[in-house]
Amino acid sequence: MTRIYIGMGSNLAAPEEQLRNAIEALAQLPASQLHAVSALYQSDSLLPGQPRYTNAVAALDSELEPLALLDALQAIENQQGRERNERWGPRTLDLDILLFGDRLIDEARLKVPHYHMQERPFVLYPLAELAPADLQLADGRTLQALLAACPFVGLERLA
Ligand code: A4P
Ligand code: MG
Repeated sequence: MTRIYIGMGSNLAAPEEQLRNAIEALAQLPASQLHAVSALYQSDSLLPGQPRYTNAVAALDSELEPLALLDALQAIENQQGRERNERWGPRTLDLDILLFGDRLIDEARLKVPHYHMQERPFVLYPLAELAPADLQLADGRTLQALLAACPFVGLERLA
């Protein structure tokens, strides 16, 4: 089993419900066990003119290979009505593989660690709820260092 962290985001069609449905779907993945889910967080979209986002992070233990997991996550996105019109467009559900054990992945369809995680408070703070305090990314960076460089700004933690 590999410990995998998955970033979840939604800003359409009742985002909190989208995330709850996604969590249920993650719990049903084959050869996998859902370990924990962070609190939900709200923040403004990185792109102006879009509804606010709700985000969370899930910790999953899985025997799936990275691309098989990506396929499964995209199937969940599609089941929940994800439409890919414009890059970075508003979405019912976005599931990103943040970390996959200690693996560095650089394939056309999959880059891990996820490319923008270091500058996104809505990824790092929920991740920090679940990860060990001394978590080190496959590229050597520590979560503590990323957090120190990414202030908790514009983020609202929901009870
Ligand atoms: N892909 C490569 N690496 C990965 C990975 N580690 N995990 C590829 C998942 N997918 C990965 O993704 C495009 C392609 O990335 C996939 O086909 C996969 O092969 P996508 O989800 O179809 O497209 P996207 O989400 O529009 O692009 P991207 O770059 O994932 O967008 P982001 O970075 O997710 O940004 N503001 C707030 N507050 N909260 C948000 O969650 N999200 C975005 C979207 C903008 N602003 C936001 C938020
Ligand atoms: Mg994405």
